[in-house]
Amino acid sequence: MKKIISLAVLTLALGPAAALAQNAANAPDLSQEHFQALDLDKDGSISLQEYEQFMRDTFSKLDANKDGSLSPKEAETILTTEEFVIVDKNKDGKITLEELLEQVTTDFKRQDLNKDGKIQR
Ligand SMILES: [Ca+2]
Ligand SMILES: [Ca+2]
Ligand SMILES: [Ca+2]
Repeated sequence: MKKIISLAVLTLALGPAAALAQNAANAPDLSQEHFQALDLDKDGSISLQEYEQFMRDTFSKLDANKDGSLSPKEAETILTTEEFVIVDKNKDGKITLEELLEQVTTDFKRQDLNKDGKIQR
């Protein structure tokens, strides 16, 4: 349950090299690259809104058949089978945008150490 799926999602945008580096370092923190990808308005911090926006974009990119949910196959590039089960809260074998955003919000709050609604570098 400690896994932060956002890092897996980010590998989509940043490519497999970033993913490998991330795994090698085994660091839960956002790298500078990740940070810049998420900080859409470039104000030096990541708001929950920016975080969610990124995940919405990712979701629509992954939803190949546009049925509004991700099958295990559609999500396989960002989630392991284990992670898929965790995010699929109602266990219907599909991940909806709502389920993804719920997970994203949880991840965000865990990273927002001073609880000001933003993640600073
Ligand atoms: Ca920002
Ligand atoms: Ca789909
Ligand atoms: Ca579901």
